[in-house]
Amino acid sequence: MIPARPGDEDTICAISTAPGVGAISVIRVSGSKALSTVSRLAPFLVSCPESHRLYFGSLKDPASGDLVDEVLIAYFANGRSFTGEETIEISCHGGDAISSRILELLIGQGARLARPGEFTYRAFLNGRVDLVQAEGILGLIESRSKESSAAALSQLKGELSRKFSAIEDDLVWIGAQLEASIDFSSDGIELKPSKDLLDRAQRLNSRVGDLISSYQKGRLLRNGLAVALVGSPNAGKSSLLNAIVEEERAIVTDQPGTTRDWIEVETRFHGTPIRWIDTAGIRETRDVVEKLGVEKSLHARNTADAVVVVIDISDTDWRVGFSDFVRGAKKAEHYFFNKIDLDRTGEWRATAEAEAERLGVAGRTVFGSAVTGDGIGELKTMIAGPLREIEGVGGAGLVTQARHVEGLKKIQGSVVKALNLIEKDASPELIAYELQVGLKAVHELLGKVFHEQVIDRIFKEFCLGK
Ligand SMILES: Nc1nc2c(ncn2[C@@H]2O[C@H](COP(=O)(O)OP(=O)(O)O)[C@@H](O)[C@H]2O)c(=O)[nH]1
Ligand SMILES: [Mg+2]
Repeated sequence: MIPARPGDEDTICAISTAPGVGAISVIRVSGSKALSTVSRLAPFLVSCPESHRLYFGSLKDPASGDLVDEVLIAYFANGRSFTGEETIEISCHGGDAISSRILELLIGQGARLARPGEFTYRAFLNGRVDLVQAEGILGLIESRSKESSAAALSQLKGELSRKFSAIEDDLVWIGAQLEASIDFSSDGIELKPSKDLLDRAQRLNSRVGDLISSYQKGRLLRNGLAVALVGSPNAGKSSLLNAIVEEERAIVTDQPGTTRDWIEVETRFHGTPIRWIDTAGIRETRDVVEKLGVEKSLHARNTADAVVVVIDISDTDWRVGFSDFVRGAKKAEHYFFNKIDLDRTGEWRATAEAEAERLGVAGRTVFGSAVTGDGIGELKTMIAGPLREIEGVGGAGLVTQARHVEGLKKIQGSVVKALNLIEKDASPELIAYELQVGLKAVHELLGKVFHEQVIDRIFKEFCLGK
């Protein structure tokens, strides 16, 4: 049972539709006094409304009797609503003025303005959803592609929770077996963990491992792809950014060191965002501002999901920069040989192709020009490769949240340690103790233990009225 916190008993209200002008707005009221509060504004409501029914009538200011709006009221009985509490949804005419007025009147009648995510928090408190499903709701609201909404919807429907619960079942089962052998050994009989137990622990370990690896795709689905454009000054990084997003976003000049801060522009691949990051050219410099820019470039190179190294093929020294970048790469980076329009004979390209081949990066190299647009499509296709892969996967059942991976890693650590202990014939007590750590982690994941900071962090991300 989850402990209630101050304010959890209040009847809460909020505007649940997006602010601004629209055809209708929806105001939600939830709590034990939802009906009695709303009834004072909507005297046309019958005293015992039917659950899941709509009622139409005039909403009035209870103090002055002034007409506020004509509204539709949906009634959801206690135990039959999203929050699990008595809930009323008032659909009024759109626009901020009317909905804000109704909200004020509700507050005047004793309802409290809901905190962000508080309706979903209540659904969680009342056991309508677990923490993972609640996060799925947030994911669904935020999702921007078919795949990420599929991932969020399956999470909301409990697919991921079931996987986490299965982990819990295994941990509990293994723990119980160990307990039994502890009891036996106290009777003077030594029992080794059975083969069944070992098998189950190993299967559990690989399942947890699979879930952790699904985050690689899940994270892309949820957050999209960050791509850093790096290279020497004047290679054409800013020009390339502009060509990719088909807009003049970054300043381009023939002065090396023009870009000092980083600029981020978003494109979409079937709805999934790709964030292109233009950076300062990497070189030794005494200029304080440029130096900071270079540090940011190096940071972007290290943290982005993908990196495009831009090389000026017309620069007689390109070879040095190219091999430096290839040698310094910490992951598989991409290479864009820019200014190919200046290669009159095709000789430069042939040399660069041979060099890319020699360095083993030919498959990740594109030739083109930010000025003529050559090669831009090819580069975009290459970068979107990982996103095309997740398209086929469909998204359902993937781990998409950092919190889940953190929890799963804790579980993995505990299972791996337990397996090692089993191998070393350690005492069942020790093994059971180790597995408790994993069990605690899975309880935290599902919200079975009330971790105030975790809960606060999750629900704060929600918008008002959800
Ligand atoms: N001919 C040619 N010039 C280019 C190309 N791309 C960029 N430039 C020029 O190279 C210079 C530096 O470009 P810029 O995008 O500011 O480079 P950055 O310092 O890497 O951001 C500018 O004068 C651009 O017009 C290209 O594909 N072909
Ligand atoms: Mg630039």
